Amino acid sequence: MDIEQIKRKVKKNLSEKRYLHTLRVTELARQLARTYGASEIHVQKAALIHDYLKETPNHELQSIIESTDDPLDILAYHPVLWHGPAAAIIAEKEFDIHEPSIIEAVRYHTTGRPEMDVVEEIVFIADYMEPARSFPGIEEVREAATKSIEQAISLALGNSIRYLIHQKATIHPQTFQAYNAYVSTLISEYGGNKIW
Ligand code: DGI
Ligand code: FE
Ligand code: FE
Repeated sequence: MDIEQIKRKVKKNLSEKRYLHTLRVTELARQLARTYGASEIHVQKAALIHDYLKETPNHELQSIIESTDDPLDILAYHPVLWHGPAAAIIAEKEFDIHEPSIIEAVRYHTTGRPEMDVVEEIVFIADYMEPARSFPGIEEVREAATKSIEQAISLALGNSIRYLIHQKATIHPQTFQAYNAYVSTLISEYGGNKIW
């Protein structure tokens, strides 16, 4: 499917509010692809599909995840984490997507993971800092993203983990692993990693 076809299909499956979020993420991802030399087509397709199943009932997401050989550990965590992996599973069939970068960007857009490729990184950070988002520390993330996407991601993951701890929520191990991997990029500029 081309970008316009994907857009039409996604629009049909989402509320206006969620669709407008998707369009803002897609536009920001396109800009970041220019900055960081990624495929504009790949990041736009991934951004358009990333929340395709965000409004789908949990039991349907569960069936999709159970229909594959993928690790099922995600089902042991909060259902808010299911829409990315489920959308990644259906992307090939429903959107005719075969590019691994696009599929993985959709799969990991909520938790992140260590060593994301540039398409995954762009979708992850564009979702976090699209223009309508506002939360503590976001301006620092936006500023960092103009210079180093790795540093922006490490700050974003740190903020998310802090927020989730404050909420007394469980945190998926992938989020911690991603944080550990990306925080090492802070050493020079922010004086991070002072302990280890
Ligand atoms: O789908 P979006 O709202 O655009 O963004 P998202 O897919 O990044 O989902 C964000 C939500 O997911 C937010 O409420 C925080 C939550 N979240 C992210 N990582 C974790 C998590 N919730 C739990 N319980 N554990 C996590 O590791
Ligand atoms: Fe999402
Ligand atoms: Fe999103």
